[in-house]
Amino acid sequence: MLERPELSLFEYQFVANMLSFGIAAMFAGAIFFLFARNLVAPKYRLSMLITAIVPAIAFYHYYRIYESWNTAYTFNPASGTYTGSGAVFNDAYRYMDWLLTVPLLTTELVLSLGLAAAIARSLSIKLAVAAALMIVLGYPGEIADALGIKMLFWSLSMIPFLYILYILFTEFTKYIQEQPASVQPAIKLARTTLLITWFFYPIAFLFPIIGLSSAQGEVFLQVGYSVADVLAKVGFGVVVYYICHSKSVADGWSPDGLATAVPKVA
Ligand SMILES: *C/C=C(C)/C=C/C=C(C)/C=C/C1=C(C)CCCC1(C)C
Repeated sequence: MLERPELSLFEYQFVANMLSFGIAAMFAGAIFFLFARNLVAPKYRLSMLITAIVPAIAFYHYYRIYESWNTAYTFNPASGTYTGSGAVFNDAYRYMDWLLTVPLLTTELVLSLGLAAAIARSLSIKLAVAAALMIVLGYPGEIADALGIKMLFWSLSMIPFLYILYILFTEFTKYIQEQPASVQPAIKLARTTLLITWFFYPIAFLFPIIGLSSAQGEVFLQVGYSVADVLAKVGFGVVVYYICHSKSVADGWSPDGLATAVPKVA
């Protein structure tokens, strides 16, 4: 995809603004989760740390994507449009980002449940390996131009994707049911958020195939991935923080160091 489609002023700036929004949202998310870590019991702090690291990684990548987008186009005052500058737009930053962040997202969710160590370990490894495999298998399809190759890798990548959903709606359900009633709705909300935001990616992958013109396809893809990334990392992170906080309260922990479960001595 070395040829850049010609973009109208609006199309070009829509993408640039969404990438800029991504930079700001990821940065804000990372800071928020880092500080929010102190507001949950020590048992859930690893989950909160990972929740902060995910947007921190994405912040870096969004900055690089934004720069790459800027250098890949030049403005033509005569036509009022943007055309390719000859510099390559490096979209691989997205896949590098996902390769790191997607396994961390499944891990932060598992750790927020405070399960027994052996169960948490096996569940997080299963989900993280499947998540990494999903991204690795998707990449050759993303960069391929031939429809057959695109569809082949899309299908291969869908296998670990569906496996993750399968685990989240079978084995994971069992662990949700063992949680205090006050925490269960938040965990289900996290699972739904993951389901909805993640489904966007394999669909967006097909945009260029389903006949959108190359300029529209490019704009939809960049804007769509940016919105989905913010929701799947920062939005999802807020729900994970909510789980960690509710779990801490249910465990009788409070941020001022006074365990609410311990009776006061006169
Ligand atoms: C923060 C980034 C996130 C949550 C990225 C998630 C990415 C996916 C769920 C990607 C899935 C794909 C398929 C299931 C098939 C086609 C190729 C992918 C990689 C787009």
